[in-house]
Amino acid sequence: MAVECVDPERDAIILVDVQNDFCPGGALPVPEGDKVVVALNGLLQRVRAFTVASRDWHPPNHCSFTPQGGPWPVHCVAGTPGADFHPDLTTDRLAHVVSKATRPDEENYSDFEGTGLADLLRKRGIRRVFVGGLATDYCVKATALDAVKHGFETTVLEDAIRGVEVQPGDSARALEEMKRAGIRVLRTEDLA
Ligand code: VGL
Ligand code: ZN
Repeated sequence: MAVECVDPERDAIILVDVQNDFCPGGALPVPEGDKVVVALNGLLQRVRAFTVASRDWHPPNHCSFTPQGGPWPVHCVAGTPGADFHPDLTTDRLAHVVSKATRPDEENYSDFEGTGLADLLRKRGIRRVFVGGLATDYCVKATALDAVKHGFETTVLEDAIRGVEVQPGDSARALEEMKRAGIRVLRTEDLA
């Protein structure tokens, strides 16, 4: 049952960090991270929207890496295979790619922080955003919360996201936080 009609003139789909290092076998694997690819590809095939993909795009000495005292293993180093989009992700109709956390001293989980994404979407007349990708409890959450702050009507696609789950329950808590912020939760099959 389609509950929502996607309008390419005003709706954007944001694919957050669907990169090899966040998928099983990668440097910072999200459990079932690759499952988002099937859900997102199905959506992209069915609906036309202004589609943006982000990528975590770190320098080799990024402050979030354990050798620098950060919390994460070395991941998504710019230009390496781990930083590539998942090979099966449909990327042929992307309108824009956002690279983030590109400087050694700057961590950034949100696609909107320091990327110009809000202005770009506004210039295109976008008023609503639909968010999927990785990881629910970090970049998806930060991106969706920022989208609300920038005034976009924001929906997160629950079958097209997966979490790192550093602590069990982190993804569920992230979803609750997003709902409290006014973010709607739908499934990709709800969109037509
Ligand atoms: C992310 C941890 C570190 C993410 C990025 O894309 O959610 N998580 N860097
Ligand atoms: Zn990162």
